[in-house]
Amino acid sequence: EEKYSPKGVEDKWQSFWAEHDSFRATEDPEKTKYYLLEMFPYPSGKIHMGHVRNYSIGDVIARFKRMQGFNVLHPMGWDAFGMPAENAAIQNKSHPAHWTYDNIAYMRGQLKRLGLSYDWERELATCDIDYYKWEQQIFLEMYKKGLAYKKVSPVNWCPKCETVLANEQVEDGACWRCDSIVQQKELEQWSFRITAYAQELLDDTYKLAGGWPERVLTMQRNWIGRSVGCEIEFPLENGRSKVKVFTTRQDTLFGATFMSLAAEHPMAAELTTEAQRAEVEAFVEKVKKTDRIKRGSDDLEKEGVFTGSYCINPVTKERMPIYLANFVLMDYGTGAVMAVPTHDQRDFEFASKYGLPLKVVINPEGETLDPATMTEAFTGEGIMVNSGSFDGISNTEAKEKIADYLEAEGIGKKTVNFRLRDWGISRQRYWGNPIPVINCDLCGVVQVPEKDLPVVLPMDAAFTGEGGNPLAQVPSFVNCTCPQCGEAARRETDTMDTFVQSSWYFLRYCSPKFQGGPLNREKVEYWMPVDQYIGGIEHAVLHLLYARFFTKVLRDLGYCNVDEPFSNLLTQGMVIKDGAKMSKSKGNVVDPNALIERYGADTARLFSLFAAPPEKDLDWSDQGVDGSYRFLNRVWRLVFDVLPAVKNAAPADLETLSAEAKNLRRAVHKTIKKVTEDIDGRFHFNTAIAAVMELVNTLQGFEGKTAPENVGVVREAVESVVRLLAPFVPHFTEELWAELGYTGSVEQAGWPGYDAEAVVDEEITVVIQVNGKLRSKLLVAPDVQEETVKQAALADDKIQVFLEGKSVKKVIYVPGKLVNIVVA
Ligand code: ANZ
Ligand code: ZN
Repeated sequence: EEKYSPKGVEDKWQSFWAEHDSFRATEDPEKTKYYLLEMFPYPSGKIHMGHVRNYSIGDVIARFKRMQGFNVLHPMGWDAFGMPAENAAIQNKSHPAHWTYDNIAYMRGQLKRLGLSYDWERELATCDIDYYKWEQQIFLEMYKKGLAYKKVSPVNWCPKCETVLANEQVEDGACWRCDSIVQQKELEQWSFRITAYAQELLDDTYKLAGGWPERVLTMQRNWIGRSVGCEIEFPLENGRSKVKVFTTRQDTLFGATFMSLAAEHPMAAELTTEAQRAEVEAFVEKVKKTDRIKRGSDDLEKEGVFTGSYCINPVTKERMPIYLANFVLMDYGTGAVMAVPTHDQRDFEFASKYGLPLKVVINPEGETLDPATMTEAFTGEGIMVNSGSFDGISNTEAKEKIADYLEAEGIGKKTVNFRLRDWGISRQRYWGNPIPVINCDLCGVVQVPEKDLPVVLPMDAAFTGEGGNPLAQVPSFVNCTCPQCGEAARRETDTMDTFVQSSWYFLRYCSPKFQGGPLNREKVEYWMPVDQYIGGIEHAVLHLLYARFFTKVLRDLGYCNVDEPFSNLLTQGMVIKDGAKMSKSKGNVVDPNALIERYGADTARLFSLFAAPPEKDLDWSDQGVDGSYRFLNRVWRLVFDVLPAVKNAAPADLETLSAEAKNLRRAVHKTIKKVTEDIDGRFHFNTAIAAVMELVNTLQGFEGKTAPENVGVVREAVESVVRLLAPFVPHFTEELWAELGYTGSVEQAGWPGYDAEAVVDEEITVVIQVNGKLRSKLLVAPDVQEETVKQAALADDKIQVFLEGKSVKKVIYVPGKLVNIVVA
């Protein structure tokens, strides 16, 4: 084939891979495993450029690792439950299952068309009964251990859709779907006790350091939000009981001049005097309507109401009026805050509004604050004042001392609080995994007996968009008998949050067809943890935290022995066009189908890998696509040009190479080295590809390409180009590899190694001295820049030891010979 025609080549090799089961993964104990995973897609209809990019990145790593000799597991599946399927069913008067499986079939075809090296035997969809039935089993195990439980919790409720909305589905206080005003409602909801794992989830983020982006770890730590402080008791003025607060600032206790309770605080009603009752009740009503995100946000207008009662500051013995305040949340700490207006901004704003007293207890070093002139709270560190025997010491020291004092006096105790809340998993929707319990008037919540599992979604539900959860409107599903007492009972109609399914799919991939339970322990032990996980930064907290939690739960339930599911995480950037994320609403979407139709899958892959490093946003450019296509054509022509001459060429005799041939060979080996290093662990695919392009240029410019004395080296060069490009443009390279006379896949040829001598040859040694004494050596290119050598010398590990605690006075470079660092 003289002309490059992508379609023919791509069809041919996709069939070849399918016929040869090229990407089937089996548990080979002789080989080192490598589990590579991209976040599985939601089957929304068709793939978009973000998918193309995500999966191309993954595929390079999979193919590269396979060529390096690893036993690679690279599975694919579908995150298939969720709202859009139900909405589509309402719109099209069809069934979510049909919509979902149709989309899966179409998108699977698209992924295959991209030539991604998945082990399709392991494919799963989370809406498959064979998947969700195991999740029901896990749910019941969790229920038995108290890790799944039911509790009344506040939810966002859309009165029109009659459904609970996730926080993300509330837009400016309105339902994202129908625009009705969202209400706050108390509902019985199923939750997972993720808080029981708060400390371990936090601690283990430190084990992931290095493998995960630091910013993702920081986000998880903040989300878990461990706070160390004290619980302190404030007796009521009437002596009848006490109000307990949680504070991280016990050092400010002497400055607490009033008390703020959540509107829902259980003591609120009894603290309210007759005179204040009407005002308090109106306030409570108002607060209940405010959504919870708003109540926690900084820019909330602080508001409150006096209850009419007082408590006593346990150290100053002063009276503190008790208020209800809109920014105090019931589900954090104790739902009560000792207000210190001088040192907490929210309290300051509140006190200013209601004319409450200010008392400074911390002064900035060398300064004296005057409450009368303060315009904002002083939240920094400083020296204690107005705090009895604690005056004069730093407030950080006072934190410890006051905590000890409170414990000794029995006024309070040291406590740790987490911001993390339990995970509410109830969804009032059809297209999800049914929670496998039965509600009985006599027995309460009863588990569905094992013999009756799975609870299967009934196919005869109606999707009208009316009356809330379609599942609750199927009598044959809802009405059942209680397994315990035999009386009529109602089946639970809440389904599980789709984040539950994505919390363990990576484990199920290890033994996707196993029928002895959710997981085959042995296989999980072979493959887990995932060596490299790839996905969008938008999952930095929820999905990745839930998956970590679920893995630990499955470990504790005895299903596996994995502590952390993902050793390494790569978060890829977005695909943008004309400066904005590609989206339907922006009208800047590029359809992968059209792209593949016109240029082929290899060009689509090459462009998305070449245009930007994975973590960065990829700026779409039509010229860039065209350039990638032209490059492939250039390589194609080059190979065919030299083919007759090199096809049967023997390996070059290194002894007799001409200088030019030697240079070419050096370029080949330098490129192999660079590409290997750029891909391995660093994922700098763009610079790797650029290096191959440079080598292709060198090769094209090489005069005696077909001269008998050079064909050995030229053959090596051409073969190297093909092998180095194989992970990026797999069909293209398979075809050229076959043209070069090989049978079988280019992957079997393995990843090329480089000849260390051929590379080092060209480098020179520069010695590094510190104050004239030889301390280390550097290998550099002969034409290296002075600044580069100096920087490298200063950064050298061995040299760093000698620089410690010293200051560098001067760095002298004698070109090609030495660097002398003068320190004092
Ligand atoms: C007195 C104080 C003085 C506070 C001061 C801060 C500064 P983190 O770090 O998030 O744990 N707080 C406690 N429970 C609350 C609730 N349910 N709703 C709203 N705020 C609450 O924050 C702990 C601080 O948040 C606590 O320390 C408390 O205010 C407030 F100069 O107590 B502090
Ligand atoms: Zn019963």
